[in-house]
Amino acid sequence: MLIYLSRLIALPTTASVALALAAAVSAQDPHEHHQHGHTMALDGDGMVMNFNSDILPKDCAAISADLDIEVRVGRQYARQGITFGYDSHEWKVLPCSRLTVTLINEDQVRHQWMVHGLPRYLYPEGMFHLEVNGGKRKTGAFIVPSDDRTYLAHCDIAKHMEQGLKAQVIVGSGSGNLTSIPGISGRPFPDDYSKSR
Ligand SMILES: [Cu+2]
Repeated sequence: MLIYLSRLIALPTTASVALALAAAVSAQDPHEHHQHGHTMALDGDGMVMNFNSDILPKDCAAISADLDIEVRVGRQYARQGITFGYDSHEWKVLPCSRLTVTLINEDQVRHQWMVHGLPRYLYPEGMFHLEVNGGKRKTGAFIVPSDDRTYLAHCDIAKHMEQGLKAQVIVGSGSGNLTSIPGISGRPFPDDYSKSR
């Protein structure tokens, strides 16, 4: 329902319809905005930005699959020597699939799951973004394009990516692993114990 309202507001409407919609939206909690080209829903638990569950990428004739992805984030998922982690750092999905992602924050600090490099005609700044306050969860959907590609998913809060919150979404056969994905592509500067021998 929220999603359809935001799509309607983006279209030209008569004054009366616009007023009715504005009243409907302002009566809602969470609030929904359409500004600066972003579609955003936020409330006390966090935020979903640039969600898209119904508009197909230009290169997709149909949604190929519906995938529900649950992502847990918190200190208990951190690898040794770093602070944070996701419970998984890689998701393999079909081209043109619709991903409904739920980010569950098991920490007390705020975290994000932000995907980059999506088509900009559909996702402002090429981004789909979930942000969740401590102990909360948020769900949002987006549709991936058809090409084989590896997308970065990370938490953009200062130092959180370096401290473990870097992951990848592989569409189709992907375009290779990103660097420094915990448990997948190692650290940029592995520990060197050779000099201590
Ligand atoms: Cu974070």
